[in-house]
Amino acid sequence: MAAGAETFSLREVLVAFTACVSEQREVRVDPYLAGWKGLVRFLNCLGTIFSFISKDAVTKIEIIENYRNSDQRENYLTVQSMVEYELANGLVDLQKRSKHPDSGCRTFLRLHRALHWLQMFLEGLRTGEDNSKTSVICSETYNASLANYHPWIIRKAAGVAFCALPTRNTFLETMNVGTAEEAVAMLGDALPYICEVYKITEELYAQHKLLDLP
Ligand code: 1PZ
Repeated sequence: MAAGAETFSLREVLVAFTACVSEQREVRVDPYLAGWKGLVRFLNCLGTIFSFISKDAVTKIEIIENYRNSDQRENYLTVQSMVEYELANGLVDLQKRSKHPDSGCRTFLRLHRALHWLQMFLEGLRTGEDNSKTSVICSETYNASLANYHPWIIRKAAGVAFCALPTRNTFLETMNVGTAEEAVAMLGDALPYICEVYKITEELYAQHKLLDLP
């Protein structure tokens, strides 16, 4: 286990997603990134075999954080304001990556797709049998979601990494939420919030025809 892992609980991470949706049903960027940062820390606790995944997630988190620290920070307060600002100012490559290879819109879309996987994976863990294999839940949900956007080489590397995942009960205990039963209860509480964040973003991207950004 990495240093500091003993004080780390996945509860706080998933709670970050409960703070994402504003009263106007907008998705706040800061708690979204805080949630992802916590997930990356958790992933790092699972072993170095996952570092190629966490590195990519960190790169994407940092791209959006840089927008939040720039003089345009107010435009990146919510996903809605980001989409509106970048589209109105021609800051998104719509057909091919060229002038704006790292737009907030395309970068956020990658995290958004990964959130879909996360939602399915956590639901699979929550409802799985005691002795089920995390690696199977992980690869089934990955193949049904994120894998569709990844080239063969990444799918292959991901498949190898998944084999290193512990059994469901050990995985639930690694979350540091308490017993496996308590972790399952926490997932039941947190998942509706993650689903809501996913759904609002999906609708927004669909409405602006941004779901296939290069
Ligand atoms: C608990 C086990 C963790 C399994 C994680 C399952 C996700 C596998 C994702 C493999 C991604 C590998 C690295 C790089 C991929 C990038 O090519 C893509 C597309 O970005 P582009 O090339 O277009 O810039 N990146 C992504 O799809 C974002 C992936 C983020 C994954 C974060 C997972 C965090 C897991 C937390 C676990 C609790």
